[in-house]
Amino acid sequence: MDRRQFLHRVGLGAAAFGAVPWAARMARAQESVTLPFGAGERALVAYPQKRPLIQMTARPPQLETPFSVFDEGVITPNDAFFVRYHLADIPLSIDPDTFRVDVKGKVDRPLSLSLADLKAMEPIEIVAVNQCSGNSRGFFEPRVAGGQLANGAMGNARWRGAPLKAVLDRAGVQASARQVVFGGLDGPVLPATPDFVKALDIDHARDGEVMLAYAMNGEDLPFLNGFPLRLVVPGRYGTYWVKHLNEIEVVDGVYGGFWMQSAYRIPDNACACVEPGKAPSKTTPIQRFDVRSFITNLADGAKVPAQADVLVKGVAFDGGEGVTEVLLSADDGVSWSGARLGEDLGRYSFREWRAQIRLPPGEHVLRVRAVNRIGQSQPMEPLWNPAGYMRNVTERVRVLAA
Ligand SMILES: Nc1nc2c(c(=O)[nH]1)N[C@H]1C(S)=C(S)[C@@H](COP(=O)(O)O)O[C@H]1N2
Ligand SMILES: [Mo]
Repeated sequence: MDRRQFLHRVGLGAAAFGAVPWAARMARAQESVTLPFGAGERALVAYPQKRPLIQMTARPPQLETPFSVFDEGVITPNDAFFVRYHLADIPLSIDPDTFRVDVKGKVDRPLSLSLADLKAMEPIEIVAVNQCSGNSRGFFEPRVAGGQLANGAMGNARWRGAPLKAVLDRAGVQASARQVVFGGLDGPVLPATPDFVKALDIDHARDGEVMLAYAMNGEDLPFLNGFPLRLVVPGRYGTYWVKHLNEIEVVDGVYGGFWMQSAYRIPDNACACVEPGKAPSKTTPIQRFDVRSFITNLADGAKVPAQADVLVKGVAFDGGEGVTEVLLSADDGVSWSGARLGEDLGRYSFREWRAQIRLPPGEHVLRVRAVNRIGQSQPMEPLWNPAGYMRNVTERVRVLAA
C-alpha cells in the first residue's frame, strides 16, 4: 500500500503525526525483531497514527504491540495498540460527517444514526482489555496454524461511547429477538470469502456495558482500530469488537454465518482444551477471557543484581470478575508470595502488580499467577486446542542474578 496515499485518503493531515517527519518513520520500518519461537522474524513497521509495530501481515495490516509497551503504563497508548483484520478489502477513507450506522431487523423503528446522534446520547466509559483469541498462538506446542503471535495482540484502553442498550431501546426491539448481528465496512476481496460478521445474544447486547465506541483514551479511534465507530464488548475476546461498525441487525434466530458457526470456536468443555493433536468432539463460540498475568519489566534472559532488592512488576486481567490476587514465584512455581496490586481501573482493565524479590547468584525462573474474584486462576502447564486460542499458562521469565 502506498502510505502517502493511505494517509491522504483517511483524511489525516501531517499534523496528526506531530514532530516526527513521515520520512523518518518510514526509515524505522527497516528495523526488525525476532519473536521467541520458530519463524519469528518480523519487520517493525509504522502505519499512519501508529509507532513502529510488529508486522504479522501487510494485506490486511496486522500489527502486534512490542511487549515492552506494556511496561510503560497500564493503559496502552493508541499509537501502540495492536491491529487485527481478517479481510484485505479494508476501508481507506471514511467521512465522519456522512458516516451512518444502521439498526434494522426485528425492531419497531429502524434507525440510521450519525456520529452526532450517538454523541448526543448519554455516554458511558469503561476501561477494558481488548485481546485477540489467538494472542500468544506462536507459543503453542505442538504448533498450530493461524497468525503466529507472541503476547502483544492485546491492549487496555479507556473506551467511550453510547451503550448499545440505549440504541436498541430507541429502535424498539421486538419480542421475537434472539441475537444482534454486527457488520463493519471492511469486506472480502473474493466473493467466495465470507464477510466478517459477528453476533451476540440479545440479553448480552442489552447488558448496558456493550458499547458503540467512538473514542479511545480520550481521542477518536485510530483508523486501524475501527474509526469512526466500533463495538466494545468488555471481557470478551476481540473477535466480537467489530470495527468500522455500520450495520446492526436484530434477528429472531441464531446467526449462522461463518465467523460464528465455523471460526472462533473452542472445545465445549471446562478447560476449552483437548489432548494435543486431537480434534474436539463438540465446539462452542469463544466468549470470555481466561485469567492471565505477565511480568512486564524483566524480559526473558534479563540480568538482575544478586542479593539485592529487585522490583518485579507487570499486569494481570481476566474476563470481568476482576483480579483479586497476584502471586509471584522465583523458583519456577515451587513457592509463591503475594504481590501488591496497583490502582483498580475497573474489572475489565489491566491491573498493575508489583513485588520485591532478592535472589542468590545464579539462574532463576520467575513465574506469575493471577487469581480472580471467583477463584479462577492459570494452569501451570499449557492447555492446547487446535485453533491456538486462549493461552493462559503461568509464563516463565528466566533471569540471571549476578
Ligand atoms: N470490521 C472488523 N472488525 C474486527 C475484525 C475484522 O477483521 N474486521 N477483527 C476482530 C478481531 S478478531 C480482533 S482481535 C479485534 C482487534 O481489534 P484491533 O484491531 O482494534 O486491535 O478486532 C475485531 N474486529
Ligand atoms: Mo482476533
